[in-house]
Amino acid sequence: MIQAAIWSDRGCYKRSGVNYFANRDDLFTQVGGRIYERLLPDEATIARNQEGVQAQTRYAELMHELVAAAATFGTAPPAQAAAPTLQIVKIYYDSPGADRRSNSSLNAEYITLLNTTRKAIVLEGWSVRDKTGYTYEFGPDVVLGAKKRITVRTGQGDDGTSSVFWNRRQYVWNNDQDTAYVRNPGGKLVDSCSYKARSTSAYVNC
Ligand SMILES: [Ca+2]
Ligand SMILES: [Ca+2]
Repeated sequence: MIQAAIWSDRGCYKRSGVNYFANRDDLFTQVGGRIYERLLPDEATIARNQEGVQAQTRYAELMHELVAAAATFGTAPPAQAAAPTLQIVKIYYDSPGADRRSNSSLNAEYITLLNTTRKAIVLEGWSVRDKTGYTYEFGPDVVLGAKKRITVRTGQGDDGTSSVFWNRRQYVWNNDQDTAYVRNPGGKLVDSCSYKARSTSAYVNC
């Protein structure tokens, strides 16, 4: 068909097209008809396109469902470890100078705890323990205010609001390594701190 048309333009119409077309108009009508046929999608193509439209609609639905599902992810807060109510903040394990077990040397060894809450904690029954098992238990009338610190010193002395005394005659916190444990009156472990000594420091911030 195309060849016939081209030939026609070249002046060969009569020779090559005469058997097929009544005249030039007929030729173009028929050529146009065939081209139109070729432009029209066949049934299968139409069906595929309609499937495509449906698939697009379904895709949009799925995206809406996905977005709706994803939106629910944010409703639960991420799991986060809460700070212990009574937190170990510092262990001064190697008191300054030679460790000769003088009371002043023993009291220069200590552990400091922080009340991380916004309420005072009655410390009676709370305890501090080292790895060996030496245990200090807070007595009555010790109340630690909100966000306040208290230091437990190893030696002997009179308890106050910011320092209490273990009343030991031996050191508690090993100079090489140790672990401190804090338990509430129910015996539940609330915080712990392990350390290994460094030559540059005599204490550890937990
Ligand atoms: Ca020392
Ligand atoms: Ca120890």
